[in-house]
Amino acid sequence: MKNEEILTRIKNSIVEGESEKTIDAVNEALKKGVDYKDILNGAIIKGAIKVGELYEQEEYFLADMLMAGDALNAAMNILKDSFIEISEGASKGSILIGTVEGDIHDIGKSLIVSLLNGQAFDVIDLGSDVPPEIFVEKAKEFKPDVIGLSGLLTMSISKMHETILLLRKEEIPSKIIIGGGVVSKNSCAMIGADDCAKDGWVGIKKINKIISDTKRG
Ligand code: B12
Repeated sequence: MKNEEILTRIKNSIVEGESEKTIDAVNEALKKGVDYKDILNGAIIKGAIKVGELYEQEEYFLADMLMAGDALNAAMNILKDSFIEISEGASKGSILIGTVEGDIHDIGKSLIVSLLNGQAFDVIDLGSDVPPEIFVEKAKEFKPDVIGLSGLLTMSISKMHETILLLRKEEIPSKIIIGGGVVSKNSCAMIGADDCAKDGWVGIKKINKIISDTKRG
């Protein structure tokens, strides 16, 4: 079976919310030596986008999205091991990350956590639906180099803003990067974040750059 075919199978099984089939197809792809980045970008993300479209077109309902979410999670859990394997060396820096209050989407954020762990960063994952006060409390405790705010809902932008305002008010010096489907350069500038990334790989590159710039002084 060609790579394209197995990637299509992964994507379709996610769209259909078939976790078992997704697990089988992802394992098969890895066994065949398909690169995990291709599995992620060429199948998993495409599947998530398709599910979102079907939901918008009212062909899918919340229950369908939940099943697809489970299949997405199942796929990510297998891939996470591939990210961890590339981990090596001393810690490059620390990141505190979470999905903002009112938003329970955490699949993309968990992906970022795995990628960062795989690149030898220290990551403190606060989970999802995290109130601004908790970001502040944990930032005081861990003094991270970077704080990452994730959000997929339109309303998450204003919650990110609230979180950033509180972090600044409390004089938390960490750089702040926002990420997730709803962010844009405009929203980033508007709410006072230091940087933003819609795409996970771009986000990781930006975090690397922020930290190396900070360490250089
Ligand atoms: C799966 C899913 C769910 C699952 C979530 C399960 C979970 N544990 O996360 C469930 C079913 C629970 C769910 C619920 C809801 N959902 Co939903 N969901 C999705 C769906 C289909 C896929 C999201 C996903 O996991 N994508 C895959 C991951 C890998 O991608 P990602 O999250 O975007 O992350 C990438 C980047 O954004 C980036 N990234 C993410 N975080 C961060 C952080 C940093 C710091 C950085 C640098 C980068 C970064 O890296 C990742 C890799 O590139 C999207 C559709 C879509 N196109 O996104 C809708 C979607 C996000 N959901 C939507 C809606 C409306 C809802 C509900 C309100 C529905 C309802 N009526 O109840 C609820 C919200 C509940 C809540 N309070 O949060 C809308 C949001 C519309 C909007 N703009 O506000 C979407 C866009 C669907 C749509 N097209 O209408 N959902």
